[in-house]
Amino acid sequence: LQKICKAQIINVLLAVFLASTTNAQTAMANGASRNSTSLNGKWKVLSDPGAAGDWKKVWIEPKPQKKTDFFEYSFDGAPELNVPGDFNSQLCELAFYEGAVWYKKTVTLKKKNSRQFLYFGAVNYSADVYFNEEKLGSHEGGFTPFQFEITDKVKDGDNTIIVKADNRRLENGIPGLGYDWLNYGGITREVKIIETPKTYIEDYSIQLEKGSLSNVLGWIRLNGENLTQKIIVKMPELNIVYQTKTNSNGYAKLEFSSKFKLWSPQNPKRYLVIVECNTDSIADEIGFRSIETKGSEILLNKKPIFIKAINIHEENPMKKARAFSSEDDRLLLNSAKELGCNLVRLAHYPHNEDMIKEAEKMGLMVWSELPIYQNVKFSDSLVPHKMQDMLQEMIARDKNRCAVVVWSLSNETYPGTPNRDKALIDLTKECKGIDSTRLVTHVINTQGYANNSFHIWDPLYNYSDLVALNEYIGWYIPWQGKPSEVKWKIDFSNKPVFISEFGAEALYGTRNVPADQAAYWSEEYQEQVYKNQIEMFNTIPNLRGVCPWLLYDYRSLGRMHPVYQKGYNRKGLISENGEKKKAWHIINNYYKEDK
Ligand code: GCB
Repeated sequence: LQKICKAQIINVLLAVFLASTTNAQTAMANGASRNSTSLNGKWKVLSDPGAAGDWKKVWIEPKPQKKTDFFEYSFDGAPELNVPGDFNSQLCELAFYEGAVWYKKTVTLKKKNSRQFLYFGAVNYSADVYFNEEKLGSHEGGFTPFQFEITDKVKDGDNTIIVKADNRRLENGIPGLGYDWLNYGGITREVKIIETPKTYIEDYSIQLEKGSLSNVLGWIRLNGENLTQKIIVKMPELNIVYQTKTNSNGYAKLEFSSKFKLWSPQNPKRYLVIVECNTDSIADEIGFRSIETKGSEILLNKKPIFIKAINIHEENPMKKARAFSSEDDRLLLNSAKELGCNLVRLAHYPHNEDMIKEAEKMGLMVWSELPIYQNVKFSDSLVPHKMQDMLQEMIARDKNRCAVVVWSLSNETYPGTPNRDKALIDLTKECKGIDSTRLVTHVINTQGYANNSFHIWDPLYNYSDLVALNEYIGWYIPWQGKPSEVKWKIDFSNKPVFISEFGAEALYGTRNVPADQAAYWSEEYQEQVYKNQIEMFNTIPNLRGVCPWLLYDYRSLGRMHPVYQKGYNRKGLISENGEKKKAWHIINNYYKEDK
């Protein structure tokens, strides 16, 4: 009993601590279709490698009255950076910087009768936000949006926003200390002030009920003083006018049926949906599809599908910067299309919102992932709370995007890590509780490979809809027999198997090495690994999809071979300059086959 009491007290204290530190609000649904004032463009910046900005109270600008007044810092004369955009790629002295940068923008605003929210698409990794010298709050997590209400704080005239963006790695951060991508820091996605009516449609979920091709099961939630209202959902193309009423908490369940043209990679159909109440109205484009597993099959709209996927990092290889614009997104997605994919695994964190929308328009299914990557410190008492916040924010943003078919909750965590199983099992339950309509998966690489036989055993697969596994046979681990003779012992025999990563590095242009001498780093070696992998795929029972690691070569600090890598992970099928390697053609041909 004493133990339980102690645990409860710790939890209450934690909740109080979190409430006082992580007090940004989850961003409202579909802020993109609301009236807004963009704060994108130039912001003044002060880098703060010595972490002095907090005790020097950078958010209170010194205003010297006379020439002899002492002051030590000032945004006057400071360099400017583009927002959105990571700071590493914009200032050469910040190229590999991991620390705090203070951003400042002055904006002319008006007090209004409506409500105003300061919205950030993402700040990596943590953000402290000040408005007119007052701290609004903080947010932790580099890849999801958040907001603060500023209705009562706005002044007529100039208003100042200061943000401390800090991409220092944290031992109890998500991801933790080590990861294989560039830690692009700063205000990496858009910033704007969103305007809403006094009582507004804060959130809604409009998707097909799990397993149904015709029944929409959803909900809507209002925020404001006037919570009990009539709600109308209209879909003009289908002559749907559905009415309901919110309860005293502003919540209403939605349920209606229709004969939808279903969304699929072949026909990425979306419908205009208008949600209205007396005080507000919002429009969205929503597609309808069902995704489920049945035994070892993955069913899209009730039909078995083979997933032809590719891994993508959120980096524009040409700009050598974090991707954030529709133009960046299209570059990556068009390449995925050209390769012949029907799904993109957006590794290893939620990518920008437009990426999902563009993918949906192009008929690409999306695998969206949390940055719970390798060495996350599950035993730290704050970590489960951070995981839950990130999960909730990821689902809140994209739950109406039918393209998202998989929530991937973790990548390559280790069973021996204290508290790993409990933390991830709890998170899986939480995810299914928030959204029961999609597949939920964990990506695992704990399988054994000995005597040319795989053994897939990790009990975390019991909580995963897919047996998603990363294996690098032919690269990190040598083949132990013929690829066509690999044997499989899968302890979860009635689930679809998905090879979520495989591959090898090659420096584009390292060619014409005879096949029998093909050495590591040559295009021929990479090509051979792909040929062998494809041979091996034929031996995998219940294989329902594959996903090479990865589309483009990308920047990573852990990849410093002076000749072949030079700061790049070279497992791309395409170089960072857009040149296709030989292995690209192997996968392109494989994806052309009917499966
Ligand atoms: C993996 C990781 C991925 C790495 C990749 C590699 O297993 O999931 O993030 O970048 O291997 O290149 O080693």
